[in-house]
Amino acid sequence: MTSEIHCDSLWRGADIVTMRDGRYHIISNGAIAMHAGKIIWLGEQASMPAITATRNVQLDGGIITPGLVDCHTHLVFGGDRSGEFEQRLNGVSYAEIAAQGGGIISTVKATRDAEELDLLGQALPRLLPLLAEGVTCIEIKSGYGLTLDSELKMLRVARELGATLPLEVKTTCLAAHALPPEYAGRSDDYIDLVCNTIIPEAAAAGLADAVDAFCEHLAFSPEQVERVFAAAEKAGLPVKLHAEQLSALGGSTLAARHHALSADHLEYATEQDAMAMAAAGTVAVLLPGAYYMLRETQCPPVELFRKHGVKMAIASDANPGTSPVLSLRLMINMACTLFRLTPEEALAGVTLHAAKALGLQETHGSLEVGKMADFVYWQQLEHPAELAYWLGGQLPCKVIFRGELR
Ligand code: DI6
Ligand code: FE
Repeated sequence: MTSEIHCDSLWRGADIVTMRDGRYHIISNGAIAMHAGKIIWLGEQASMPAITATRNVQLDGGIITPGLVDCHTHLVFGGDRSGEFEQRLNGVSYAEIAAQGGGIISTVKATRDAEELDLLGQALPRLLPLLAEGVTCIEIKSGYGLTLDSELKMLRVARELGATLPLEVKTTCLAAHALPPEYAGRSDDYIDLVCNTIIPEAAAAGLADAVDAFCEHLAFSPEQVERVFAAAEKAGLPVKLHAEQLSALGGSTLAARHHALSADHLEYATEQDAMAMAAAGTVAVLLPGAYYMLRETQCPPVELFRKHGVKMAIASDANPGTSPVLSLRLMINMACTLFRLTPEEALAGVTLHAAKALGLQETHGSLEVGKMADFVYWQQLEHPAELAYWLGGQLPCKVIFRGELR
């Protein structure tokens, strides 16, 4: 008697780059069986058990990778800042622009003024190119509203994007992103609002999956971040932190102390930060788009992260000021060329380690039995290094989200 497995769909005839443990772990001429949105079997076609499927897809070469995960974006915002881009190229620094009330604050004005539907309409065309190149899971932060109502509005728009598109959206409350102008000179009062009102309300409404803050001289101090983290913990939400982007304030060690999912940017992180992050399992999220746009010269300490075993993720940081990035694949290339990651590390950075930066490593980020059937079929590629190699363009691909062709 043979016991036959039945599943919704079975794809076979491509090499499967599983990214198990953050390594390629390629299955040659593989097959992948999916049922109810999850992977129920994968391996070499030659060793496939008896499996029947409602839908059979026979492939002719190419590679399959996990769906890409963009674990740090500010994709929902009003307006754009191409004018500031031009100013910066004329020699004005990011800090000077911020001090003149431009920078983040100009986006705050445009975001406050926009209706929810308008914000949705503006975010959509920024999201579509990411979807087209294989993103199946994305994190979206608030942080351009900086009032209770407008922060909740941003988070609702992010949730709405996840509800209407075949895509998983994780939301992060970044109310402690910048000091709103009406609180000038009273930053502790604003942190009171964040801790006592915005975080608890966002959590109670089920609108936030995590809490983030910007720890920097031009934003909030480590002491203020400590308060934000305490409020997050009280609300039962995990934390993340923008840390060591422009200066070394010890934010990443602080984040590790709070078992943060990730510390992000990290150009100025030290060996002690790397050790603290390794011990806490805090992911280092590297953002080459912002580094490139700001024409930074100090690279994040990739060698120290390797030495201490800190997992590295790569993200777009898609935002109107420092990283107007609409391609995660370009970030894979830039993580290699600018930060010297290997193509394998960079691919892990947009799959398994990005999933870990969102607390999703048990269910997302690699192709393994029991995990979500989120993957990308790159029909013209022979080796995953090509994902890091080609610059620009659109590599032909088919995206499968929850077992369904998108
Ligand atoms: N770091 C960044 O690079 C972005 N936010 C942050 O905390 C910049 C956001 C902006 O300039 O609009
Ligand atoms: Fe950011």
